[in-house]
Amino acid sequence: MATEIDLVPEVSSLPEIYLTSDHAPRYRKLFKMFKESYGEYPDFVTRSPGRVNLIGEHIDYCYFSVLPMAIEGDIVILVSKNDSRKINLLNGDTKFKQESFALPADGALVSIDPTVTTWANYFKCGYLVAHQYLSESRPSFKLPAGMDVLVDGTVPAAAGLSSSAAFICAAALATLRANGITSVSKEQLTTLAIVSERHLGVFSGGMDQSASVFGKRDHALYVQFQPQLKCTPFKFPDTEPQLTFLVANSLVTANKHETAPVNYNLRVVEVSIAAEILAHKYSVSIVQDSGIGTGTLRGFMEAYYKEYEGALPWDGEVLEGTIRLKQMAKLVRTVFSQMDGYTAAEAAEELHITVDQLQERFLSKTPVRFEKLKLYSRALHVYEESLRVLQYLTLLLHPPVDSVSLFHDLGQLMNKSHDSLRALYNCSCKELDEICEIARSSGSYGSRVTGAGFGGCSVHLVTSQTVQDVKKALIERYYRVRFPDITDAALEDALVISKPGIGSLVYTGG
Ligand code: NG1
Ligand code: MG
Repeated sequence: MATEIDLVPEVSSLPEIYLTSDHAPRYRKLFKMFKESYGEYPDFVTRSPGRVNLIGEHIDYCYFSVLPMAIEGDIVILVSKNDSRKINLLNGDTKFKQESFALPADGALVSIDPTVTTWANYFKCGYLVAHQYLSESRPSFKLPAGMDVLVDGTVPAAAGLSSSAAFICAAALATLRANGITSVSKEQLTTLAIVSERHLGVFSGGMDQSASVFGKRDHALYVQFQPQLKCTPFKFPDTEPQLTFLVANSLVTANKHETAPVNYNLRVVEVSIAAEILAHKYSVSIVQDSGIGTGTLRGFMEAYYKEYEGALPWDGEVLEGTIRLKQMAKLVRTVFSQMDGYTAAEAAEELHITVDQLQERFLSKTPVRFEKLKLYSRALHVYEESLRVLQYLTLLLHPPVDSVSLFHDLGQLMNKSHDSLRALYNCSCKELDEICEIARSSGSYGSRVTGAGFGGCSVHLVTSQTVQDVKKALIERYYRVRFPDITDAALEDALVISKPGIGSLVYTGG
């Protein structure tokens, strides 16, 4: 049975968490701003949170399972329907200027120009996929409603905490609600949102949308993409001292959309080509689609073992997965002898195709730029990181009796993840490496980049006892050195103890 998105009947009775928490003044300010701008209070509100990923980086687009949790930072959208054929967009942060776009009179989908940098594009992405869903699932559906909208975010942008997915999920939910959908399954909303950022040219996986929609207070999520999307919330073991995750923003912004051809999308292309070369060498064919129209490394693993044994009992599945992933890492080492990479001509030769065919098959969906495709290191990272996810989960579900051993073992996996992201996936940066070094030397058990990387945030495994030491060291040795003018308020935003929060919600007006 699909899980339904919660619907709360009255805006005036927002759940207690907002009225009693620090969020109340924010909501009051937003309601006031909405009324002043649009002349009435909103019909309803949607919200969707950002996420931090504990482990399992750059593997979701290969369909390997990941371990994120939703954070408390979120995107809130206040909405009223209007009678015009327009979407009016305001932002609670006035540095984002007012935007508006017209809805095609014939009910066609709105067009998105990814080359134009505007925050409105994220709303459009959510709007577009919701519109598609309405047209496909409701035969009588004709024209989507015009909307007056106010957006407000507390997830830092371009920081690897997935403000984009939070925005898109909240926008899709807002559009569904404005067009009369009062109930939608979490799986459905996640599935819609997953493909939406492709309209902005990013071929992302599904981790962020899953975490944003399925987030559960006090729980992390085990997100599986195969054989179908499944998010299992779980609690951290009770330990003394308490297990705590500290998120440290490097304050280096990483604009994934602008750098996609050499960073994010290039990685997606590299792992797809690696998967197809492995399939070619072992004479199997991959049925899965990676989003760019080719196979994935997960697909290769399954084709190699012929069938997916998803029906095994839990421990059996993990054990089997562990054996298979170790074998996959071995195959990568065997097949890809050019550790420094392959030119397009060399990669084509491995596949027994021409460079034109390689271009057509792998490089036509999204523009990428490279000298060499790092097939060995990217594929090795994906299989080994996926293995670390299973090992991490096993530790959390069957923790050693001694808490310090647990922290140590979890921390080692996070450190190895970071090393791999730095050395094999090349998506760290010197600032993130420095933060991880400082944190580890001052009491963090494990420190790693979280999210896409190339800047943005890091996550650190600390305890209720060591968290203050780690924060102090980072302030003194990183933030005050690199940003001498940093204010206390900015420091507070940059260093956050991450508490798992609830996922997407709609609050409806009477
Ligand atoms: P962020 O951190 O939001 O840029 C991206 C992708 C994820 C995942 C991670 C790396 C989007 C929306 N999200 O996250 O799917 O691949 O990088 O693990 O692009
Ligand atoms: Mg993002």
